[in-house]
Amino acid sequence: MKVLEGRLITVSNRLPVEVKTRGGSPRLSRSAGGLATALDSIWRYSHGVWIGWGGAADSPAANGVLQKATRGHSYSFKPVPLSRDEISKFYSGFANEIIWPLFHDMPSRCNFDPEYWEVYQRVNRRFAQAAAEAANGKDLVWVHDYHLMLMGRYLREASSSGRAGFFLHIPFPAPDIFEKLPWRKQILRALLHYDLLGFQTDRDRYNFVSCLERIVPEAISTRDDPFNTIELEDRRTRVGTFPISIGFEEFANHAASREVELAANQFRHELGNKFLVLGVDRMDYTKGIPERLKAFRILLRRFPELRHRVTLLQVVVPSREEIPNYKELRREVELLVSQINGEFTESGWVPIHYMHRNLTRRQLVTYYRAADIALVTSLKDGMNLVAKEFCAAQVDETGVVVISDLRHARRGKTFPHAPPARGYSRQ
Ligand code: GDG
Repeated sequence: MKVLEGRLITVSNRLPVEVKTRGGSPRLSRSAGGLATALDSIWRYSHGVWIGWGGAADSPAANGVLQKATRGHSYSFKPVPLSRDEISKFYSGFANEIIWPLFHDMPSRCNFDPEYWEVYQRVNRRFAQAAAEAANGKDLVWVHDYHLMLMGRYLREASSSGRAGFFLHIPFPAPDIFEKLPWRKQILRALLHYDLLGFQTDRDRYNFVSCLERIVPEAISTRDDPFNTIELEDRRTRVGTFPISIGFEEFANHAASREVELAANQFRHELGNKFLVLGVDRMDYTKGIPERLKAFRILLRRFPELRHRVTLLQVVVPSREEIPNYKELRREVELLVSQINGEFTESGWVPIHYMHRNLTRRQLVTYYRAADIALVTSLKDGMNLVAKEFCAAQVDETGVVVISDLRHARRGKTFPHAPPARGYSRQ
């Protein structure tokens, strides 16, 4: 890709910060999740505009808070308002009750409601309009994730002629799964309006190209690893693999700070210096949280000598709480935690410490540094940044990360920047 002459116009469903109304006045908080972390450096160090939904609070006061957040930066936020009905049918509905489960190979969880599709198209059109208004011909429009797959087409229809790219943060499924989507052809054809399409792994890129071969055979694909080039009508799209990472140095330096060291020691001390196992996830059925808790229960049943010596700290960030599947998952997780604690707790030792809330970055890094083992047990995942953050925080190089082999088909590709932590030595 050529060096950027113009500005970067980043577009994602949510802005990296969110305005919430507390006690009648709007407050800013960081959006939770991998996309916000992965793009952290973009909005702080780039020149351009970030377009996205700014949270439930949509008022002049809330917009004022948003604009204040970028004061002193060469970046500004352009919020796209969404009605309650749109949030329900576009965000919760099409994006998270259809695309999310389907792309994570869980079609039985999908709710293929045709009304969701109508609203998905309408909202994608609105985002495209906002980007077309913000961008001039030299700017690069960079669109993120499965909420905005149609935007490329609408951008072209809005006569935006500048370069536009799209990155998918989640997996792309194989044709047998993707074909279950009633709107499969429209989505594939819309994606081919972008100049560049990015996927996390080669597996996702190959799946995308295989889907095209089956569903849009009129598109001509040529392979020139690590890219594919797709030609359709008068357009040409490059398709590449770009595994996403974190600001490694930033996490490592934060973890090495005196403040975090003291807090981590204090935390271990308060837990009675037990062997500490850590899980950090959004509350999501793809992350394998119940499976992890059941595995921990088996461990304590089979190896009674570990009781009193090992503690699991499970941090779960509230997520998509209005969707029925997520409500059920929370109930399942909390029931398991209470059953396991009920079965094993003894005086001076609780096996699972469970937190269901948002933490600050400092708290998160403290737990990464304090833990002996991190468990990443996703059933399927785009990349998983928690694994990388945990590795970055291993200042003493003593931690171990246990990663599910279901997460990626090609495991060798998952740690492009972060070296795995070495060995284990804490008693
Ligand atoms: C999607 C894809 C892909 C967690 N708790 C708190 C908190 N976090 C941050 C972590 C980490 C992020 O959330 C979670 O990232 P993941 O990668 O694990 O997962 P998703 O949110 O599902 O992200 C994923 C990612 O996009 C990037 O492309 O890797 O596969 O599913 O960064 O640190 N952050 C704060 N408080 C918390 O309590 N501040």
